[in-house]
Amino acid sequence: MNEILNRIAQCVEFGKINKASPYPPSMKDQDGADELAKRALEEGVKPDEILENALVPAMANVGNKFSRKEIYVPQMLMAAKAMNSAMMHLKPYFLSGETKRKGKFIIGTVSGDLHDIGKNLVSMMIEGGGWEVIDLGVDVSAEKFLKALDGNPDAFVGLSALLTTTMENMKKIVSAIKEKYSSSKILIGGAPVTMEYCQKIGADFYSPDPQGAVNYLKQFVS
Ligand code: B12
Repeated sequence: MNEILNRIAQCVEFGKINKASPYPPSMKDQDGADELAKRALEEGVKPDEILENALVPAMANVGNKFSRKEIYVPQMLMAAKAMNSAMMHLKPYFLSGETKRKGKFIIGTVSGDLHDIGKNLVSMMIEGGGWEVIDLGVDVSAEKFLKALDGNPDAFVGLSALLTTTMENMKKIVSAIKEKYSSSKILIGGAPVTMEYCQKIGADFYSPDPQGAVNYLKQFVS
């Protein structure tokens, strides 16, 4: 069992999606995360074992390498795609409630802002960290975040902003959420955002990269 989990982890870490994918060249013609995850389930490996012992550690390695600037956005995107191709096989088990996830995480790019590359990376890394992610997309208003929280009051919230002009909307959204759900934890990020701004607007956590968010969330899991 360990062997197949190690192989899935390798595929995710190095962005090998499936057998047909030519990337990375060193793994050409080998099975990818897609085929291996399917086979592992057929062989009776539990979905949460695949998540916890292959996807989560692989994505943590990816996140740490990205934080250390040993890899860049394209490699991270390939890793996230490989993770998604494995997740596709696991999702039916999570959705049926047969296998539990760590909690829920609502994420969106704030109103007026259409940048979503960073937000998508954060979303995928958190999903890879074992959380259920509700991705509201881009240009998300306070009302939309509140509506998502109404249905998932225990969820953590992530806000992304890439424009100095939309950072102002981030502030409004944090205030609206805190007013209605004072105990909810809000994580913020995006190129112009800083720890100082996080403190100023009353958000709970800032990270310049996705792995920081994944690590922050760990403390809330028993
Ligand atoms: C790609 C891009 C675009 C694309 C967006 C495509 C897309 N689907 O996202 C397009 C062409 C659409 C675009 C449009 C515009 N853009 Co633009 N764009 C960029 C660019 C080149 C890269 C952004 C990016 O994706 N970076 C890569 C990702 C991975 O990094 P990231 O988003 O910062 O995310 C990382 C972290 O910040 C963090 N993170 C992000 N979100 C979150 C959330 C949480 C919770 C956490 C914990 C962490 C976290 O994790 C990520 C991974 O490390 C930047 C320049 C730059 N170098 O940043 C300009 C830039 C952001 N854009 C800019 C501008 C001005 C615009 C436009 C207004 C241009 C125009 N006149 O139309 C429009 C605005 C449209 C709108 N309303 O949003 C300016 C902003 C200036 C400013 N200070 O406000 C920049 C800085 C370019 C510049 N130097 O002038 N843009």
